[in-house]
Amino acid sequence: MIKPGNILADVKLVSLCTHGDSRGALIALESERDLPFKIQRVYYIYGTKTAIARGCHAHRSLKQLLIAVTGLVKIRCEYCGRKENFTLDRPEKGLFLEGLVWHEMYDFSEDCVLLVLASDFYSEDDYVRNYEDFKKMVMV
Ligand code: T46
Repeated sequence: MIKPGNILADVKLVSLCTHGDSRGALIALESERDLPFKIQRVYYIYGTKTAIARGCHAHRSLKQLLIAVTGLVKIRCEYCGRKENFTLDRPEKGLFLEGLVWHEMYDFSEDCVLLVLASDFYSEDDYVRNYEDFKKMVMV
């Protein structure tokens, strides 16, 4: 069921705190402390073909933090009438997505592992996979 005018959305590039010493680096992310949500699910995307775009949907209420733990990926976002492109190319860089953000991941490097921490269990009902439906939903 599409609710017109439902435009709750937020997108932020965040710097993750790194514990580095002569041995290398470590990043720790604690649920509800380092992230503004309780982590209910973790998944990762890897082995994506360079010419392929993934995502191409929005979420109704999910909050997610995306981190390219190795390699590089670009992410095109559309939300609240804005369009922005981001590059995740370092493990200490994260992209926080909340709510109705149309997002497409593209230009994956061969070695890219995109780690995602999510605020809820997997539910197909939370996806808006049709772009025209998304446009109707964000229209005020
Ligand atoms: C997102 C971007 C960043 C599951 O069974 N459980 C899961 O937790 C997920 C995420 C997916 N799946 C199944 C559903 C599909 O049959 O795995 C298959 C591939 O999922 P999808 O085509 O949605 O993958 P992407 O890369 O297009 O999008 C994913 C997430 O689904 C999505 O929430 O925001 O990464």
